[in-house]
Amino acid sequence: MIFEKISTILTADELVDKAFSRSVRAGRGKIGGEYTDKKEIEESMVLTAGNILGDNLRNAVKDWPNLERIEPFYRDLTDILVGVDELRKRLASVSWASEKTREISRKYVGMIRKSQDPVLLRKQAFARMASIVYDVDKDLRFLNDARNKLRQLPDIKDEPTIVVAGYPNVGKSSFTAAVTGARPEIAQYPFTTKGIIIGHFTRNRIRYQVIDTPGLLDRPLEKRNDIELQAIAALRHVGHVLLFIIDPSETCGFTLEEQMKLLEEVRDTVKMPVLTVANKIDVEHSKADADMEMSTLKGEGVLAVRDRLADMLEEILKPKPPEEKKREQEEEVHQIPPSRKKRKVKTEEAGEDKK
Ligand SMILES: Nc1nc2c(ncn2[C@@H]2O[C@H](COP(=O)(O)OP(=O)(O)OP(=O)(O)O)[C@@H](O)[C@H]2O)c(=O)[nH]1
Ligand SMILES: [Mg+2]
Repeated sequence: MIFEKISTILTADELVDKAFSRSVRAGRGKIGGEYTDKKEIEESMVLTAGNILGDNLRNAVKDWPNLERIEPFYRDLTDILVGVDELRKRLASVSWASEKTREISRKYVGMIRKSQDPVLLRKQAFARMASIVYDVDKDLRFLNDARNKLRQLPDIKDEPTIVVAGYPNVGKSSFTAAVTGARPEIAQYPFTTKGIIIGHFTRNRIRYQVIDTPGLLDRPLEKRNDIELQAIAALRHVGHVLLFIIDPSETCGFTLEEQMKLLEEVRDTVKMPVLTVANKIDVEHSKADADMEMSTLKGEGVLAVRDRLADMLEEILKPKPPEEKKREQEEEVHQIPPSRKKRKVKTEEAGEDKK
């Protein structure tokens, strides 16, 4: 994962402690040498402190991926979780501090050589370098927090991928848990899932990736919370088919009408085909206009849904003959704006035992 390589970022206190204790050690190493004079000791102390600070500050910046080049999905998530512009500013501050501490150390080494009072100059150099590091303490803390958040993002692989979406509390995580090895938290309140969760299943030796997303409410983008926005990022940038789960029993706490409105918006947002499935059919429910039905609680219809999704993926990802590919590309060029035709999926009775 792109954020995994970033090591812990030290605070200003920790950095200053580290640099100055190393510099004392370096100074001690010089004492007693045949030709050492006082200046040499002070010079080596300043040089060591400058190197340690400069290197550590530079490392806090250089492990980050290039924010201009990361995939749109991770870029959106970075923006939602920490803010891309803010992150860029903080990285620039720390980068500046790295240059500055080195510059101070080089300048003072030169001055010590010509000076009568090398100890005083060394103390001045330390004070100036420390002050630069304390100036960027808030940036270092920001970067470390950002690193801790972003490291937890799941690693999305280039595999046949199903995205699961719908209103909060409809059973998205229950479905993901039922068909994959993932164990997302399942609970009877909305927004139990607060980030993207990944699970996998294998059928006919093909591995499928299932992305469980946080619940979405039917409301304009600018009103959505950060939890919902992560689901939107997944809908926009990843996946080959979308499983939209509806709860016609309305025990999720939201009406069927609200859920169907969201479905229409989602259909307009995503480029992938959508399979709509009514869940919780073990509970009394009204009739829903969905492609399939299931109860993740009782395990009814779940495998049939899984197999239908895998069939859809097989069909979508099947290599196409070159003539067909060419025709599709030509059609796309003539379709401006892209057609928003409702993609209805034909339902068929798939056997439960089909693997
Ligand atoms: N009766 C019944 N309850 C179900 C069924 N599927 C899920 N539930 C219950 O519905 C509640 C929500 O399930 P989750 O799987 O957490 O729903 P979710 O869509 O992931 O919810 P968020 O993460 O909050 O968006 C839990 O209390 C589940 O036990 C079902 O088929 N029948
Ligand atoms: Mg969930």
